[in-house]
Amino acid sequence: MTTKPEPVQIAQLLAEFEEKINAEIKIEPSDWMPDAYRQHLIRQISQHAHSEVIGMQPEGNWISRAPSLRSKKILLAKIQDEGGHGLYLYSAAETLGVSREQYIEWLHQGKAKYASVFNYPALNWADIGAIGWLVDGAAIVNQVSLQRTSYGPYSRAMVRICKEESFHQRQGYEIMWRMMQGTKDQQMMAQDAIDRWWWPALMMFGPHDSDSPRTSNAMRWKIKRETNDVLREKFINKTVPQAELIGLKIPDPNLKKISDEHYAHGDINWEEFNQVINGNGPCNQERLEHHIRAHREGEWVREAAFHSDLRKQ
Ligand code: BYC
Repeated sequence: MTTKPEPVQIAQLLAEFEEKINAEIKIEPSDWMPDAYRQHLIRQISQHAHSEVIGMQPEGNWISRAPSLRSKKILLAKIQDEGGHGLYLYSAAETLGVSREQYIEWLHQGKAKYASVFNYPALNWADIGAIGWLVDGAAIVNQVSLQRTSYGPYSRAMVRICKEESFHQRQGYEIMWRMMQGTKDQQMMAQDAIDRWWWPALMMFGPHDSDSPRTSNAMRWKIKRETNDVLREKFINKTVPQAELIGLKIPDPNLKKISDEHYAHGDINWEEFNQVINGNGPCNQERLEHHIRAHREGEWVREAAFHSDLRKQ
């Protein structure tokens, strides 16, 4: 039985915890940590893990309609990777004392969030290009930074995820590049896709720093290493030249080059963002219902896996 530490001991434990954070030493599952730090991680990793898994849906819709066997194989592998990313993250969360079943229950009850961008529909093949290029591209910028997060299991999951994510970004960019080399209609489809996905991709980074209630603690505890706005700027600066290279136009009349590698951008529609993260986006209901149905229908698989595991013991 573990006994609760006395207040004096807590002060000592807190000092040691802060020392480790300051010295860039990872916090590991068996280390003492303040409850607020644990809860912060449980919430952020939940948001992250569910994003990976719900994010499989818009692309999954296009596996059976991929334009060639090559593109179908690549898309299948990519979507499977996303499921794997969810798995690493649910496993990282288990080290904080929350089971995957609990996380999924919170998701189904509408208590857990996932990235807003997955509540938009993937209408045609160009959208698959835009998702890989922009959505995975935005995710990489965020996740490269999270590789240095202070919690060991989360940080190690990020290292592995980033390796796969860069392949995803390239598969998306390749689709866009090919379409831009194609007919007028294909070029128009590619432009239409970037017109619809650009702003939701920028929203993935979350509210402006001044409106982000979680940033202050996240930065203090080195859970987040860069703020929402800094990461969003990095993504924009990296992506605009890629668009220009293949002849795509960024749908922002206020986008301006302010120095060699920096751009200023127009206002983000935060009203739309708030609607989407609060359950009122174009596909929120569909995404959740699909997950609930798939989870219910997969019950027998989990049972079978559980029993075959028991037989091995
Ligand atoms: N969508 O104070 P803030 C992928 C919420 S998947 C929804 O800035 P924080 C892929 C936020 O949760 C990987 N909710 O919070 C998969 C908070 O609400 P709660 C995607 C958002 O945590 C398949 C409130 O707004 N990457 O790559 O400091 C196919 C206030 O925000 C969003 C991740 O999930 C949003 N966009 O910063 C293709 C990254 N933004 O929780 C690709 C992991 C904000 O207090 N997450 N909210 O109720 C993070 O890095 C951080 O949680 C965020 C937000 C930057 C998103």
